Amino acid sequence: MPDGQSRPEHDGSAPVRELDALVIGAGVSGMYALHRLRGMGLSVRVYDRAGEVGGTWWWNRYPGARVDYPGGPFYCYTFSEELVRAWDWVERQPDQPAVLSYLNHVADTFDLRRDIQLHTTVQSARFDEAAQRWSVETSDGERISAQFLIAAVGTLSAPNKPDIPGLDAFAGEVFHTGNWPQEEQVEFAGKRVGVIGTGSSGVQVIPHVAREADHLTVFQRTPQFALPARNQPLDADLVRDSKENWAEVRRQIKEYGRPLSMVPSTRSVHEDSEEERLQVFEEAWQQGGLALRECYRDLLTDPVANGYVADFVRAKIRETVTDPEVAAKLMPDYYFATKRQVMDEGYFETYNRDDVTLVDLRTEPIETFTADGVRTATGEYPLDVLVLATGYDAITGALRRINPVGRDGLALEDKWATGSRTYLGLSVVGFPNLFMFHGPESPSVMFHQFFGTESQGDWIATCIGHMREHGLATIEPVPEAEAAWGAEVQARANRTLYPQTDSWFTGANIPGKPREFVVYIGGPQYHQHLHEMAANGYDGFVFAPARTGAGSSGPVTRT
Ligand code: NA7
Repeated sequence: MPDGQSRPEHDGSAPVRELDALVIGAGVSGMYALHRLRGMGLSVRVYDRAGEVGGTWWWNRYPGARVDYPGGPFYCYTFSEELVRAWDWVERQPDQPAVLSYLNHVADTFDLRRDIQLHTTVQSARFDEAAQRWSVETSDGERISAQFLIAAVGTLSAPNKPDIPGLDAFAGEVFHTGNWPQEEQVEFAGKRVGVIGTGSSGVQVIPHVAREADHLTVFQRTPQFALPARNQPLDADLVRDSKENWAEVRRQIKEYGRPLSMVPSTRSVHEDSEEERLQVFEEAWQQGGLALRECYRDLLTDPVANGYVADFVRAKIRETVTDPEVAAKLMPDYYFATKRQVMDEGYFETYNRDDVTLVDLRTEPIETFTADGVRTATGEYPLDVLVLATGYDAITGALRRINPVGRDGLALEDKWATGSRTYLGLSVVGFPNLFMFHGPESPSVMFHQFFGTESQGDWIATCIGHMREHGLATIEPVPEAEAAWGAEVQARANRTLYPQTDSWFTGANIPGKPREFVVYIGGPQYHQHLHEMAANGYDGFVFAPARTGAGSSGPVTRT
């Protein structure tokens, strides 16, 4: 039976579709995996529960949603100069409709849709050791047998619905920023709206809601070091030059994770006097975007340096917010930029409006929701609409919710119960032929996402090509490599201030999740290492040949 076709079952159950690779998720990574692997002649099918391609950009349609850093003309796939030339980005921080249009354009350009099955959730995946293949079931009852299972499930795609007493009893409308209604327009006019959460999504949506709603109440747990985005139309010369010199732009992204113009300063804050430092901070503040985070090299590693910039931002917040009591509630008290950096467009100014109330949940915790609104320790807040901008079970959540079962019946949920161990953020001991994009312990969101996708996708493609050439059926990392990689990830993180802050980088936003910093800091070295390791015989992995008969285990070989 050729790959990609269905094999009828003799027991009368649904036929099984045979694939070389099943990809979960039709976002940036899933589309690249399809394009790359199909180009090698593999039978590949992508499944996604969404109604269209685009992943996070399909789900996050809330007002104000946009790329959360000034990616400008570089927030795109890098592999095809033709694709780069064919698309015109307009803003420094493209908005959600622009990114979604771009991803649809990519799907059309590479004729991806014919192998993408939408409105379909992958419900279970189990590694069949005898067949050396993954058995997968979908929400519409389809059964698939695939040699490779590729998780392109997204890092921020499993919404976190907080466990707040009485929430289900609330009679008004409830929306999550990460699961915004697709068809219906959410109306805030004339309504009393509550927003819980002041991360990137909350900070983006709050000014929009404030402008429309009758009254807005923001329920804040952690105040933010939001920086002025100063979003603006892209400079035409920059767009033209980057297109004309794309090979060089791509080289810089590979080497530094971003174009050279955006690479952080190599200067230490301690090289400057206080006056000079404040001037550097002020210039960076006026420039907007990530400039303030990047203006000295040691802001994220040296607590003293971090304290200087943190004080600077706190002073800016005090200058902006007219009511000193409200300003006091907005003072961030963690290390600057150790949560995902938030960009704002009029966020702090919003608190100067008469029709906006800020509730500090640290001093006034929510006791319960009622049918009419929220009751806190000291007040009642009647609401018609609630917006949950409460983020995600990030990086591991989406795959843990599918909970693949690997060798010896090991469920991923159990494997990761005390820590999300992987090899290179790509693969997991006990889960042969499972590859992850942007998994835990990969550079993930701390590197150019599109380039990172391409680098991992190319590695997966090369590895599968290698296996085919040598008649190998499975690949799996060895425990020593996994342990060493975990130690390397932690060691790198511990050289920075990141692990000291509660954030979704550390899993601290989800009750019960192991607290660990699961992003590899050092993107360029990661991608270099990935490809060198492949060239050196896939150090850290073992391969097994195809079994010769049912039940025979076959020797495990290292090639
Ligand atoms: P984030 O950045 O995780 O922000 C979620 C916000 O919701 C944050 O302020 C949380 O406070 C707050 N939160 C979460 N749970 C609760 C409960 N139970 N009660 C009160 N407040 C809560 O998610 P976003 O969607 O804003 O952004 C995710 C990423 O998308 C972002 O980093 C960009 O990369 C794009 P906390 O800080 O945990 O105290």
